[in-house]
Amino acid sequence: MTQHYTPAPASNSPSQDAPATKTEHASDGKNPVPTTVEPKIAHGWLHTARFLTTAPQLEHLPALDTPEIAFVGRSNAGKSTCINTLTQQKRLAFASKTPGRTQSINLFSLGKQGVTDAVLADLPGYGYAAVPREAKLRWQRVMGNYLMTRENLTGVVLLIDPRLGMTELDEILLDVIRPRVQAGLKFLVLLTKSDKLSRSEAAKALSIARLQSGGGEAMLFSALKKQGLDEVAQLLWKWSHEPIKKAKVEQTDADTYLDQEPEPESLD
Ligand SMILES: Nc1nc2c(ncn2[C@@H]2O[C@H](COP(=O)(O)OP(=O)(O)OP(=O)(O)O)[C@@H](O)[C@H]2O)c(=O)[nH]1
Ligand SMILES: [Mg+2]
Repeated sequence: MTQHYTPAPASNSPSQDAPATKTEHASDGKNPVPTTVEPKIAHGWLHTARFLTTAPQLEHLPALDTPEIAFVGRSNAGKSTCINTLTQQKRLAFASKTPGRTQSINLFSLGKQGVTDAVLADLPGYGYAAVPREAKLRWQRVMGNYLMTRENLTGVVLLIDPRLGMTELDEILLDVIRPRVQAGLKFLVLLTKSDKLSRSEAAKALSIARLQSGGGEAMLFSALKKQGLDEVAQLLWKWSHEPIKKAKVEQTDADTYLDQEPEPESLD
């Protein structure tokens, strides 16, 4: 018997506790759609994460029907650490001080009792100068094609180190996904390592990121201080439990995608 996270409608829940979720009804009056969920439910769901597969090339990625949320951003931005923190697992994704640690698309399944109801994708970072040019361009193409053509892609979390701000490569990535965001792809700019910022720096970085997110959301996040954990967990839950809209995506060649090589500045 599978377990899903769609709660019973409030009228069927005589529990004295506050309902863990709020629901709204689809236009046909059937199928309640959860709109918010208590952080503990979102965290419990994320904690079910387990390794699904690793793919060095797009054609190695299994075709899936479940919502998929990709973590993207420059090398060392904190993508793998963010996934480990959100899932409360120390070594699910490989995190490292050495930029370029993640070299394939790694998928992690979410869902209780072994039933996958969403997938997280940890992508290799871009912008790391020490990677040989050929390898860099290959990865940039793989990622561009992934973002443009992955049919079950439901949301993109763009991680940015606010001490570096949005770089040229981040902006190119935004251009790549813009048509899909306009077509309904969810998008979050996550300002990582916020523990390294003063309160006023954090507020300033957040307001800039909100302007840059172009229709998406922006949040502060610290794996170290656990800042933003509840908000991100709730948002990912929401993205994954809304009815899936399968956008018709075109097979596009991403040869020009991220075809630039600015020098990164690692601050760690
Ligand atoms: N202070 C602080 N350091 C962090 C935080 N998140 C990540 N780091 C550090 O940043 C470095 C890079 O983290 P990763 O998670 O490996 O970064 P990544 O984006 O996956 O990097 P690639 O796989 O190279 O693309 C590691 O040394 C982490 O410990 C944070 O919230 N606060
Ligand atoms: Mg990584």
